[in-house]
Amino acid sequence: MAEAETKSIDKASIEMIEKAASDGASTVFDRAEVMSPCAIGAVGSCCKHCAMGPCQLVTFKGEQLRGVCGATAATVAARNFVRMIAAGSAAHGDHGREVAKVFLEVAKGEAPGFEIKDEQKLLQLALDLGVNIGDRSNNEIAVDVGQILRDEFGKQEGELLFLKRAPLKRQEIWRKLGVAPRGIDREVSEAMHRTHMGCDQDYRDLLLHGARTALADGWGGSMIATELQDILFGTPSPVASQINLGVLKDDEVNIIIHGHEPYLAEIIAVVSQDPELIEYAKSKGAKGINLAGMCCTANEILMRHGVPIAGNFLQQELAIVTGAVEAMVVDVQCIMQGLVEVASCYHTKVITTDRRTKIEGATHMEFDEHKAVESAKAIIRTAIDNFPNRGKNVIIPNYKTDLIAGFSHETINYLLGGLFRASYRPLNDNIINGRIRGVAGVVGCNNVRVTHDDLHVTLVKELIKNDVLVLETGCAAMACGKAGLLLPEAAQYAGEGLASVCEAVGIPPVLHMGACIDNSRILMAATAMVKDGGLGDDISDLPAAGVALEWMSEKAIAIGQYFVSSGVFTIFGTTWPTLGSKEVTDFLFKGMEDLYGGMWAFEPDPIKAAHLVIDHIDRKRKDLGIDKAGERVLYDMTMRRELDAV
Ligand code: XCC
Ligand code: SF4
Repeated sequence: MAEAETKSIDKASIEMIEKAASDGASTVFDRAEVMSPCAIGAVGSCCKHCAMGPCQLVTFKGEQLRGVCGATAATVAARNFVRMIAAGSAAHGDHGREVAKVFLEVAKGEAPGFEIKDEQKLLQLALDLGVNIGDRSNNEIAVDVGQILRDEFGKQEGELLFLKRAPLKRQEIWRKLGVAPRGIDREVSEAMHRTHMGCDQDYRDLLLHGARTALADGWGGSMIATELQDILFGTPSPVASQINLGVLKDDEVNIIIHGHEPYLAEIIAVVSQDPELIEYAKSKGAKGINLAGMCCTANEILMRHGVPIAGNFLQQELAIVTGAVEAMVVDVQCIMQGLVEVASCYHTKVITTDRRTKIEGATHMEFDEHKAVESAKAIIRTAIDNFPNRGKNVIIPNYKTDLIAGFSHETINYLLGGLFRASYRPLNDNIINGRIRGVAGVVGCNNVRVTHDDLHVTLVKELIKNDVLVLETGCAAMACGKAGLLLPEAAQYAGEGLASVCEAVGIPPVLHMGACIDNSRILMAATAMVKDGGLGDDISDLPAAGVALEWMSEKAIAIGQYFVSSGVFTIFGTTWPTLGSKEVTDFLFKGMEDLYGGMWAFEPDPIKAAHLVIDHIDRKRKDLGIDKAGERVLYDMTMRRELDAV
């Protein structure tokens, strides 16, 4: 096997890893070989929270060392874990806050170029939040909705409003444990305080606050971002597109838009086909302007506009290695600083656009939502101006795969229940009758410490083979997209039961639900399943699990913790950041189940991880009494009507 083939299962990536080597461009794959992970940090045993340290809490002569202040390995591992949750929740929260800000500006008519696209969702949300509708205009209603949700970030007392969307039993669990979050920023700030030197030094108590902070992400920051983005840019519905580096074009200006927050991407998607700009591109010798996405921004504009995806996290530098990218336009999160160095070997311009993410050596062109169209046009013109600088050393790998995306929570509702009777009933029925064994949320990043995309794809194939319906977001969804699993034809890999449902409804066995922020859609889908009846009365009763085998970002830990604290069994792979403390690890893997009905697990092997999911699903099916095929409960129309009447 050629060396590059151990690094990725994706042929386009392998080709570009080899090209980078022959071009002398150093990428993440090379840097990972030079930089081995710190063994003490990797297991959460390094504390650098004060200047008496850093303290490395390793085992010495059979005894576990304590920090200079006396901190135990459990305290240090828990503090590190909670700080990861805080950073991840802060990232999602700051995204949500920015969306709320732009949303308010749009509602007030201060951000020309944007408008409210999903009136129905606006009105539904207004009803949920108790905003007066009457004969007020959409914009007037939106101002109230935006203000209420923006205030969730700085709220000091009470509970986050979206907690009320969860099943009642779940809300009671949170209240009983004291983990119902108050304000989003407050929980993040308190997490930083508690983990400061000499504060909370009881790992259980630290991890309770970690849960509260994570819940402020899932049912707060992330959910606010998803809801307001849907209203502003449209709630996704099924859309066909393509994925992989082969979507780049050799005769057009290639612009890759990479990062997380979608406003700039939205405007660029619209403006890039402006006849005047296309003429300008032609004047520079290009045939047109080709826009492609990367990382979660890609998911956002794929879901809403069908803009093709160039690749996931580990492909960002490889896209530049093609030699065909005029501009890599980035905003926030998951943007490797290595981009600038790789770009220096080619003609690509790395353009930062957000005040919170500047990179030395990149061109900064700050996006101003008050002048959205002008900002977007200036960026596109800069890319066009760079087209004549494209060298001869261009190879666009000839790989791209068709896919279908756009499965928002609402869309799944319609697809399953029909436009007039939107409901999760058919999904629940098919779980109860055993055609679908259960549901898995497969999410998260790429991690260069494991073979790129391999764990996601192997896991998901094993799950669907065993009749587990898979809901995906983030870079995991892109890995499966490249492998052809986001197509109805992928039902050929599914077990008989799942395949029959997919064929009847016309859906793929793997549903792409969006960016990582949209893991909140998975919470909503799980809640809808509970509320539809027949599968218990809490999320923890569902035959369902969450998995992120290739995780790398702190956001993934925040997501995992809000899944667990919402009652979901959640498996991570690659590495586990608390192994330095047996107590903390046991508490996360076992103790949390008693508190939340959900718990963590660590399993780097994708087939074993799939079977942990399947075993868990089977256990839940047994608890629900739906495990025996002979005693299947099949709903006829009369029973269905009775259920609906409840
Ligand atoms: Fe980043 Fe969101 Fe992870 Fe991908 S999945 S590497 S966080 S782009 Ni969010
Ligand atoms: Fe060491 Fe304690 Fe300071 Fe951490 S807080 S660096 S364990 S002395």
